[in-house]
Amino acid sequence: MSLLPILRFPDPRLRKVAVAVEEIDDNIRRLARDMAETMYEAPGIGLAATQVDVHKRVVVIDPSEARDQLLTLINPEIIESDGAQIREEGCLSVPGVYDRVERAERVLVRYVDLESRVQTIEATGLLAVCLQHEIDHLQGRVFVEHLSQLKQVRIRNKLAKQARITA
Ligand code: K2U
Ligand code: ZN
Repeated sequence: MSLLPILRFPDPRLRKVAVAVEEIDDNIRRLARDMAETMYEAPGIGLAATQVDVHKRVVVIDPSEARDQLLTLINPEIIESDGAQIREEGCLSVPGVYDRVERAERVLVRYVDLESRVQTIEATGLLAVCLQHEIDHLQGRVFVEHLSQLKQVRIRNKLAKQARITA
């Protein structure tokens, strides 16, 4: 297994739209395994393939306290959403930035599992937020894009300053 480097905002590769997985083969299984290892090590509760510069529709999620409920979603799509919730979000691609984002309270997501079975999952609360956050990544969207333009400029300036300091 391997740890994968995570792209940092505002890297333009984070804006690429991921393509559907046609066949769940050993390459996809290895990618999912490496993504899970990378997510647990970060640590995070989700990771999209876009964030590791692989532009395929693959997401891993584990919001459990015990970190033992890994969910791998291939070609996930939101087929129902309703309600509203506002939660503070972070992102492994935008380190040190946290802000409140409004999202649907409930989502119904259809996806394919690693055994090529079509599945659906209904989620509310944090899991619903995580699913929406990760599926956003597959569409080339980072959570800061839900914030005001002023906040986005301040975030870009903050991250650019950090990059100069650490260069
Ligand atoms: O996509 C990512 O960068 C992973 C996020 C997913 C996430 C963001 C906001 C809300 C839920 C999930 C990371 O896991 S950010 C770290 C984190 C950890 C616990 C709770 C919230 C955020
Ligand atoms: Zn993220």
